[in-house]
This record gives sequence, C-alpha cells and structure tokens, in this order.
Amino acid sequence: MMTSLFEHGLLSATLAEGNALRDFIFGTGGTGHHAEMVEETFAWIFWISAFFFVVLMGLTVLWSVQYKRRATPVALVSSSHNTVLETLWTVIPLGILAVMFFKGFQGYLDLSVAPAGAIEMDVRAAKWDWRIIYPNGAESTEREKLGSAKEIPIFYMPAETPVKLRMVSNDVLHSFWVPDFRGKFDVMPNRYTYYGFTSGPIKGEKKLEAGPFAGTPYQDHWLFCAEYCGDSHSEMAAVVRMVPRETWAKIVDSWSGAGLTPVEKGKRLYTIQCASCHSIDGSKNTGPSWKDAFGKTETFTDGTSGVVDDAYVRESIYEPAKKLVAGYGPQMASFKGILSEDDVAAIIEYMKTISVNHKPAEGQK
Ligand code: HEC
Ligand SMILES: [Cu+2]
Repeated sequence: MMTSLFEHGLLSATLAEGNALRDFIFGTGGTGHHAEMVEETFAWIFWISAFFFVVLMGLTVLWSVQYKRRATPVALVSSSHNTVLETLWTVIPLGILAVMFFKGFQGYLDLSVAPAGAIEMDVRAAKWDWRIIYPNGAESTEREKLGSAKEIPIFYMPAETPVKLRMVSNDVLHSFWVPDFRGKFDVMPNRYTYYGFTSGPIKGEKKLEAGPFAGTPYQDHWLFCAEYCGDSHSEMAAVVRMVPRETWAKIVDSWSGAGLTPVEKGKRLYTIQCASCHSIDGSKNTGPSWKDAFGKTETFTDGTSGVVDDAYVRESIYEPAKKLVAGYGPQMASFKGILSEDDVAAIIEYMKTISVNHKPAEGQK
C-alpha cells in the first residue's frame, strides 16, 4: 500500500533517475533494491523537513516584524483556543511521522529478513579481516593490496540475485557495511545476525583481465567495518565484486579446493586467514613476514630466542600469546577450534616452501 503511494505518487517525481539532490547527497554508487528504498525514504524526509523549515522560519520572521513592540502598545485579544487549528496541527504531523516510521521500519525489516530464494553465505569477522564462506564451503582466494602491506580479500557476488548472509564474529563487535548497499548490520561474537539484500545489476564497462574468467563484466563495491574494533579497524576492508550469476557459480566452484596437495592447501589457508597480517614478500605488517621465516632463529619480547620449527609454528597458531616475536604485539588470536591439525600441518608445509632457511634433510624435500 505504502510503496505504491511512493512509487506512483507526486513524490516520486523528485526521485527520477539522475536526480541532482540525491546524487549530491549519496553519490551515484547506490545499488540493489535496498539502496533505492533508503535513498527514496531519505529524499522524502528531506523534502518534508525542507518544507517545514521554510514555513517555520518564514512565519518567525514575518511575525517578528508584524508584532514588533510598538511605542504605544495596544493590547491584543487572543482567543483561548481554536479547535480546528489544534486538530489540524496534531493530526497532520502525526500522519507524516507515522509514514516516516513505517517507511523506516519497512527498510529495517528489508535488511534483516532475507528475500525469498536467497543464496545463503556465511560471514566471519575477526580482527581485522572479513571472510565469506560460500554455499559449497569455498572461500575467495583472491586478494589485492590496500596501501603498502595490508592485503584485503575480493569477494565475488552474483549480480541481480537475492543473498542472505549469516554473520558471526570470532572476537569483538564488528559491523558489515557496504556503503553502496546503503545498509549496515552488526556482526557479534556468540550470536548470529542476518543481512539480506538483492544485489543490483553490473554498471560500468569493467571486464576481468586475466585468469580463466577473463572478459567477464564486473563492478566493485567496498566493504568496510563500521564498528570501531581496535588498531587496524580502518583497514578492515574487502572488495565485493559483482559478476553475472552463472559466472559467479563457476568461479566459486573453482575455489572449492578439493584434491589439493598439502602445500597448495597451506597456501590457500594462508591466503584466506593469515594474509591480512603476514606477508610473504618480506614486508612488515601487523605480524612478521613468512618469507624465509621457517628455520630461522627468532628473538622474543622476553629476550629469549628459538628456532622457527614445526612445533613452534603449531604453538604460534594455537597459543600465539605464549611467545611474542620481538617488535610485535599480542594481536594474533588463537586459531584453536578454527584450524584442524591437518590445516596446521598444511600451513607448515607451505611455510617451508617459501623459506631459504629451511634445509631439507638428505633425500627429503
Ligand atoms: C590479526 C593479525 C594476525 C593474523 C590474522 C594472523 N597472525 Fe600470526 N602473528 C601475528 C602477530 C602480531 C605475530 C607476532 C606476535 C606473536 O608472536 O604472537 C604473529 C606471529 C605468528 C607466528 C610466529 C612467526 C615468527 O616469525 O616467529 C606464526 C607461525 C603465525 N603468526 C602464524 C599465523 C597463521 C598460520 C595465521 C593464519 C591461520 C596467522 N598467523 C594469522 C598476527 C596475526
Ligand atoms: Cu571490525
């Protein structure tokens, strides 16, 4: 009922494509039906506020002049009340506010209740990285550099498709925010929250340049964390890349990781879970680089030192705070319950391949 009033009524005239005010306030990046709702509601409230601002300020100025204190005051007779006026100024604002409430509530429901037939994905937030786990258990293995050291994941999403995200945090409160979607939702530890949206079409001319899916049209949107969560909160970002739905399914299939060797599996785990803090090119990030780390002698904050071997790496993953590498803080969370012994073994095998300090025994690789 309400929607039709907005879609077909007088008000929609102000919301036509390329509306200058809306573009000025929001920019032109908005995508998906939720963004449309938010921009429309915002514009509606804006125009009502603008109207009342002009009326109220106009009358204030007018009456200040008209009823300015005169040299010889004449007492005015004021009526004790005016039923018609009082009814009107109660009922009209009430109606306007009720519409605002329902528009806002509708938008909130739209965000937290996923559209029918939505593709379900898991979102995991942790200091300071996002993960999205696709329906087949796969995760994105693509990353790009943000600034000099930090790497952020690229999440592929199907365009023009309803999506439901089930979200949970490994540590503190985070907030899932894609500004172009015009909505954000808290991601909490110990509790699932849900975020539903129907993605918009791909705008622009960009095409994937390399890889097996070269030539696929795509559009990128930023994903940020909108809840202050510690040191690198401002870098807790990711790219949400919209691609056509059929291509999306193929890309996600190609990530499923079945039949990988331990080294490949370790590399994959590294990309997904560790690359946000550990580089493999020697550059210093939140944590020490893994380049040439395996087999070298590490100095710890308490002045002791030890060799980076299998047992030490395993301990660093499960109990990272036990020995802190000198020059770094206790910023790594334990991966107990997240990475299995198999996963840890795979990571160790991968670390060996990127270290000149690893000396394989005779006849071994
Ligand atoms: C939030 C950032 C962060 C993430 C994510 C992270 N680490 Fe760390 N890591 C650190 C920091 C900081 C240190 C140095 C302090 C310490 O020793 O705990 C460290 C140290 C280590 C060390 C010891 C390195 C050395 O040179 O002695 C290992 C091994 C390690 N991390 C493995 C991992 C693995 C495996 C993952 C992914 C499954 C991972 N880390 C994810 C921040 C992180
Ligand atoms: Cu955060």
